Amino acid sequence: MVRKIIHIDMDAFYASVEQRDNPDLVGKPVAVGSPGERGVLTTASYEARKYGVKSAMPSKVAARLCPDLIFVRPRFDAYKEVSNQIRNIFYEYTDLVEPLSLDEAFLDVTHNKKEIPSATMIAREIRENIKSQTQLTASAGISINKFLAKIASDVNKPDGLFLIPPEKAVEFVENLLIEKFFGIGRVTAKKMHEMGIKTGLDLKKVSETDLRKKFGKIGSYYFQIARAEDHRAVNPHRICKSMGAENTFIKDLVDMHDIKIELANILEILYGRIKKSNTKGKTLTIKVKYSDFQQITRSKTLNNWIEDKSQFKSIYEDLLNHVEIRNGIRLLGITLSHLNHEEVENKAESSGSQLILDF
Ligand code: TTP
Ligand code: MG
Repeated sequence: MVRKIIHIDMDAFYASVEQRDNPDLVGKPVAVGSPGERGVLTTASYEARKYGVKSAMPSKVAARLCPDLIFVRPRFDAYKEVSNQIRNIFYEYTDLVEPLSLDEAFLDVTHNKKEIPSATMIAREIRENIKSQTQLTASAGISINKFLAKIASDVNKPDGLFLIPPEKAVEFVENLLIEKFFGIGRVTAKKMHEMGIKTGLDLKKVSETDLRKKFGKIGSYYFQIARAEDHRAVNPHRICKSMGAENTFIKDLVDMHDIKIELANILEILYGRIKKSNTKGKTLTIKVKYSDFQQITRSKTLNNWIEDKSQFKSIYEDLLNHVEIRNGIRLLGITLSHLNHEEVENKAESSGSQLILDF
């Protein structure tokens, strides 16, 4: 069955919200993150990206690349609010919305509430509505499956739209560089380069058996995407068994005071996600990875839902009593599990097929 899938992704999301809310930042290189010794950027404005500044970069490196860089602390509440606004726009068109993060989502508009025959038209309307309701820009990708739509939204970023129509899909993937494939990470891309695979066309020449031999089960996924195929449905009820957040530090943590500060930051991020998705859980786990990469976890399970922030805090502080600091900690994480979500089958797969489509 042929689907019409749209992928929407906000442009320089956190940084754009900051520029919108503070006119002094407009047109300037802005990084969202703390400027401190251990700080890491969440993202950077397009003005800053010209200097090579980007997401996940240590703040120190960013400041060196772009001396005029303005650091702004993240305001997750503001981002969550925009995230809700854009989601409500999506729901005007379809209930088949699968958010991947605060700023991006897949939409299946094959059958849409407004009965608009063209997916491109819908993407255009969504971008306009986002702009008028939030004063922010989003980019859109439109195609026949999630894999292609995700890649398409990046093609004309920022503030752009790109369509990969069904008849162009195979050719588009053949010419696509392996490192641009959605679902192929940096490590796998490197392995593929070593095997002489540079483009989709190269990947297509490798048999499924060989791909599975080399990469395991996921080899079959690579085999399919090389042929522009991706049968995964847009899943509005992603089943998640746990929800977590973690952070790796540039400098290992050696004292309890710093550990508590970092755990509070991680909780802030996790708590936002939990509230937004109406998640509750009964088990809280902290993960500690030491500088020698050894990892431990400590968990506590309650008989009732762990709900407010102070409860989270008192549980992880209690768990910390069972953690040795040793020679330094490079990563901390908090996970909530035993969640209230029930498994929901995605029925989208079974809807009837329709072969002639307007894109
Ligand atoms: P992205 O959509 O990956 O990036 P972006 O919106 O900033 O930029 P663009 O899409 O135009 O390339 O991520 C969305 C937000 O998620 C981003 O604004 C900040 C946050 N984020 C992190 O906190 N850490 C990260 O490593 C990344 C990649 C994003
Ligand atoms: Mg984005």
